[in-house]
Amino acid sequence: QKERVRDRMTDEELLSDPSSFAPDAASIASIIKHHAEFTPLFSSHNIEPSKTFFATALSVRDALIINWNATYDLYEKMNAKQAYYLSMEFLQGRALLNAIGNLELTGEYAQALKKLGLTLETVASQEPDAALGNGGLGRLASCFLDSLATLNYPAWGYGLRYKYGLFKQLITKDGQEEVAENWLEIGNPWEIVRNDVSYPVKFYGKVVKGSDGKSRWVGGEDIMAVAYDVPIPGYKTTTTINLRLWSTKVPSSQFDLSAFNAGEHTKACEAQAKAEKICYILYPGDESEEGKILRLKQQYTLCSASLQDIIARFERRSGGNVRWEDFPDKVAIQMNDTHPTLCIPELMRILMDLKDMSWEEAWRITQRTVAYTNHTVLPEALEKWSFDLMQRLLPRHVEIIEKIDEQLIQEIISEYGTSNPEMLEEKLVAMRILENFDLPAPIADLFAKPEQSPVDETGEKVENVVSITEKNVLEGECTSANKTVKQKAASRPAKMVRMANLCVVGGHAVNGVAEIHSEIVKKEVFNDFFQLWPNKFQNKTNGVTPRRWIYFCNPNLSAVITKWIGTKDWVLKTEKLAELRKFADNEDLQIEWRAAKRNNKIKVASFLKERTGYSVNPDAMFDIQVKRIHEYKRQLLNILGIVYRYKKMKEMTASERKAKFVPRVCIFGGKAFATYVQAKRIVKFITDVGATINHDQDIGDLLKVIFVPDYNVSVAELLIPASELSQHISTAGMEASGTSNMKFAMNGCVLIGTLDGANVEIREEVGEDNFFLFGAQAHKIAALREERAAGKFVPDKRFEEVKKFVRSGAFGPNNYDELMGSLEGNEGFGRADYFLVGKDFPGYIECQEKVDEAYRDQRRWTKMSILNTAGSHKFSSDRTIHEYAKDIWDIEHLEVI
Ligand code: B1N
Repeated sequence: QKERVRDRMTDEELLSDPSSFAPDAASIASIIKHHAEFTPLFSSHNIEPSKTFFATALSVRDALIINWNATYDLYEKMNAKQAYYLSMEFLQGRALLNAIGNLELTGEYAQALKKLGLTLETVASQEPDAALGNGGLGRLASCFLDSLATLNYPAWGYGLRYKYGLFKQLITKDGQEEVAENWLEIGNPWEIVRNDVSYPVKFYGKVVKGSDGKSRWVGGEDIMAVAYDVPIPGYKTTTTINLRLWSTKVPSSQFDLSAFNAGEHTKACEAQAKAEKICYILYPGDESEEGKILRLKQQYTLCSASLQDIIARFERRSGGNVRWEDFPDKVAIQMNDTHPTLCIPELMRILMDLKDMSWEEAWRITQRTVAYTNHTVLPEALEKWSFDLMQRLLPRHVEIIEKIDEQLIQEIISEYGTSNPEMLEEKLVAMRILENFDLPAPIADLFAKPEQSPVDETGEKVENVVSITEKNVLEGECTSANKTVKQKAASRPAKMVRMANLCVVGGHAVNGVAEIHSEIVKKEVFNDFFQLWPNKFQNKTNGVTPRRWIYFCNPNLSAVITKWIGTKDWVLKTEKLAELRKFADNEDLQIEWRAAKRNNKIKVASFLKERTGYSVNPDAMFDIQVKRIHEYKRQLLNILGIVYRYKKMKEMTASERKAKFVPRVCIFGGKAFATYVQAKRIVKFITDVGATINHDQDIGDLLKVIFVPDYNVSVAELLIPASELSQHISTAGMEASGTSNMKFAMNGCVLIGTLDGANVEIREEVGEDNFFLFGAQAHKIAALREERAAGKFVPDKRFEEVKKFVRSGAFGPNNYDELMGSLEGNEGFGRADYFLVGKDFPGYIECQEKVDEAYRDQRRWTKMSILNTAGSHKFSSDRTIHEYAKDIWDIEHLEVI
């Protein structure tokens, strides 16, 4: 036994240092067997795939932990500035192939598993996806971690460890159904529970003023946040950074032993259940008050635990000499959208109430530390919280937010003066953090018409209205200590806290995620702030990691790329992909390129058969739209285009349709948020259309429509390499960036899309001829909506024809009245085609005809495909991360040697 342990130790040490030694397959196999034997539940006699996956992952984890420790030790020693990426979502997907790929041990692991009688592919496919996210925002966070580690930037991610992910999507005859996704069921071999790292997090309670005049937050409900660390390896480097996920539990002191012994078991466990439910699921339904409270508790838990951890590390690394003014030189905090906004008041609270700093000092430090990324301009997605709810849950934070709001008011007044009260009022209403609030009395008085005496609308005299001059506003007399103008509360909209405004005010940088989006952020959404602080605003076009999104997920194409470029350096230096341009017409490359694509399509065909029962022809064009289901992403435009195509096919003879149409497999995937009724109708409609078309004998292989259930990172890794056409067809101005568009282009897929998000830059890079463009442009959308609403829009007759066909019952007894109605703006169906499906429909179907024509010429198509890969190099998240590091975080590389 001793002998075996010693042997194992030696192997592990060797395994831990990929740069100096690559362990052979035999030693890896023995480590895997060791883990299979010594891990609870597993026996070395029972090498079946799921158990082997666990043992294999543990063997990799050993190496990662050693690298993690080396990285951490270096950070401690150098005390360099570190970036922290705070996000409610990390959409990590599977880790095994990524980790062994980054360690450059894929071949050795494949051989080792072969010795154990299994293939690496089978073992890797056992891993459940870590689906702690719902879409692009979460996957971006995960790509960023990969790039940070690969580029040796000192950085960590912070998030929450949800027990269940978003949900598992089932597709039934009724459309989408959601069930809990129990991703931790067999345990998670990648995480390390850190019972030594935990922090208290408080809710409710009250604020008391001490004799020193300082505020203290006391009482309330206390829970504990416990760290779970997930090592994130970089590619071809020892650097292994950390994703620290918080899980919530009740402090042991709160277990009610006497209640339990008295038989009141439920009561005794109440506090525990309350604490644990915070980390049950991502985005719990928030229509109820309970749901809202839970979401706010989640956000605060992330912010509070992460900040306590960051501050403890800062203090420790400072030795005995803590200089708080250095904090922003050691710490950069990036807020991934507004979900972690509470970082701002929480950092202020800690610095003032616990570290005895003045407001001014704390504010300077906070502002220099935090920065905000905006990911959406949809007004309904800009987070607002009920002031009353927030005040109950986080009373001290609300005091701080009120003061930040007052400070902002003063800054606005000092910028614009009081000579034009109307303009000033407009600015204040648009920019304030607190919405639907009275202005502090001295300011409100500025707007009082001279003939009006200070009375409210009931005629009642308003008390304590002080006369005001610009001077006393600027001198800070407009605090909430002064009485505000009295108004009737009942008739007024609810008081809200605008989280995005707080982010813009409290941070030193605000960035959008694609050029067009950042322009909309500056010119529209936050234009007032942009006018005040133009230098705060930046663009950081998103990117995706070329490791996961070409090199590992598409080994067939990667081998071709490496052969033609002559090196695999492109995995790190993506600009080398541009060298493919000069071979785009080369017949030999074209043959290899098509063969790689075809292999990938064959794999997808068997996956589709297994998941959906439908057989598809791998020689048909694979046309894919995979993303969250949302009206602005216009899956409805895609499926109506398919319906049009189908209808035309049915009107032709067999030989006519064969001559006119290229065979296509149209693939959809994506989850609709559980309470988003219209999105769920769209899912149901797509599956119904598929059920009709796929069984139509006249159509056969000419057209198939498949909805892949439970789209996730692993499914994306399979579909994207097999894609030939992908759809990014949002209403212009509404998709902030998109990131799957980048992944598709990298994998030699041609895009059809609108001038929206990163499509604009992708088209610039790959060339106009290699992108199928259609649709109204962003700056025209408002006028088109007005035209639509005024009833002046004349729909194309082909659009009318399609809707009529759908309503005729072509896809079953359902006439899809709500869906079709939403496109017409009939009474009861809300905004008249707000997403302009009708307007863009003719352009879309005409563009699709051009796609068919191009595809028929396979040489031309392959050239377009090659030029997409060649032109995609800008969209590596390595480029994005370098930009964040330089322009926002001011951090430097730090490499373990
Ligand atoms: O973030 C991605 C972008 O590429 C996408 O265009 C954008 O839609 C996506 C509230 C969001 N924006 N906003 C969200 C997610 C969850 C939530 O509760 C908003 N996701 C995006 C990466 O930049």
